[in-house]
Amino acid sequence: MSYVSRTLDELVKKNPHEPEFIQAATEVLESLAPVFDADPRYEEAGILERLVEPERQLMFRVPWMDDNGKVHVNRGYRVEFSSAIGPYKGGLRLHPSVNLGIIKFLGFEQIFKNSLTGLPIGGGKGGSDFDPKGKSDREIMAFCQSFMTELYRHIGASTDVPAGDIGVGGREIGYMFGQYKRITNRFEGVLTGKGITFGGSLARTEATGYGLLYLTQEMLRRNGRDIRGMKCSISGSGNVAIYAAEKAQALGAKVLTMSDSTGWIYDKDGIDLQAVKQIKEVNRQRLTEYIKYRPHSEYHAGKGVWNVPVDIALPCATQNELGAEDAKILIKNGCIAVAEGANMPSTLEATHFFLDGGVLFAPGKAANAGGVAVSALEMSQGSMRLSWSFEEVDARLKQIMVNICEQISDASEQYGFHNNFVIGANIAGFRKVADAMLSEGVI
Ligand code: NDP
Ligand code: 2IT
Repeated sequence: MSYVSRTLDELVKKNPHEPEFIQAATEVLESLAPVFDADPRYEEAGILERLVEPERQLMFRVPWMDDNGKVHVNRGYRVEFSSAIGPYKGGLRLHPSVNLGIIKFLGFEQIFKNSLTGLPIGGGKGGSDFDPKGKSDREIMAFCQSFMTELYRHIGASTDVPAGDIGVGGREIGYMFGQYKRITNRFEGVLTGKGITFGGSLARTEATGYGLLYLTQEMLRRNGRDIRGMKCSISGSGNVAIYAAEKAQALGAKVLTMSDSTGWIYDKDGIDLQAVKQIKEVNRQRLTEYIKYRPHSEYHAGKGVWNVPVDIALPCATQNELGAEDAKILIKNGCIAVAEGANMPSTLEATHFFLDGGVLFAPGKAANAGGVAVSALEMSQGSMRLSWSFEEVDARLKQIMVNICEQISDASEQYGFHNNFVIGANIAGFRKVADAMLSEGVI
């Protein structure tokens, strides 16, 4: 039995109730087989067994009181997965679906994503099963303060630096930062995605969505195509989706769809992003409101964005939102490129359909790395106690995404695969981490 198969078997035995973690690990490990065949040192040093076991997993109680004086208890998580190449770095997710397996899959992906950015950041992820929907500002603050009252003892500007993810944006990072500072009496870059008046970086809000489009544009360019004039479907209407749509439009593409967890909108003239920003960022409402701004548009309850014929599909909502049937329909309708703004939005089956169908497919760990890359730039600016202009951060982001595109393309070709960016991203992300682990000894 091969090294990869043995490690995967063991992983499934040890983590039977973590399907998302098993899915993420399967995709990465299967890609890495040619690397182990070519270099026995990785197996001799037990690199894989060590890589799939988080360095540290924290679970804790988060008690808070709602506006009616009722006490609630949520479960908090921080998985410090790998510090091989830098301090643990990765977001915090607040969503009722959060459990240890979800946080582990996200933390595992983060290791390779962070490596691909070329910046010195390790992999981690955290969050809670707290549901922010329908909560007042005061309830959100109470939760964030309670969450940080435990988390603060585990994190630090050179140890572990959390940021946003689903359900965590500028408001939540602000409350958490305030509580960290109050408890520790230290003003330091312990979180990224901070407001620009207290240590945040310009362009962090836009970074994941903009980065996704920079990578998509480069991937198309390298294959002789131009994004201008292309039709595009986007799922989600949160931070990643909104700024993906903004940059897609700026590059001359037409965005036809967006969605939230209850339904989706179709606007044949192109999504009105000002309306979506007003609904989602300002009013915190559902997408059902969109039709009031654009009466000719369509709202559909449930799922359906992948049925719309487009050239480019950008899943930007959540894991496993795009299945085999969706992939088949997209391919049948002539879709030529898929780039994942979300983490693991395509199922393993859907991914195989895209690769076999000749679709240019950029996996999340490469395509959405712009967010964490600008987080790392926020850390640099924080350490230097200065701030760069929007244009400077944006230019660095673009360069990082172009570099990622080159790395994943080169690694794919090096192992004899043409345009297989799944294999390319996994191998390129892995090599740097594994080589650091070889140098650092058995730890
Ligand atoms: P937000 O909370 O801002 O937005 C999430 C969006 O996805 C909302 O439209 C939400 O709808 C929808 N959504 C969430 N869960 C589900 C679900 N179970 N089913 C259907 N729709 C759902 O999060 P982000 O935009 O920050 O994150 C989106 C994705 O991008 C995630 O996979 C995240 O891990 C990934 N990502 C985020 C980065 C960042 O910098 N923020 C960086 C890299 C990746 P509703 O409002 O109805 O819940
Ligand atoms: O999935 C991700 O890369 C993020 N949610 C962003 C992490 C970060 O540290 O900025």
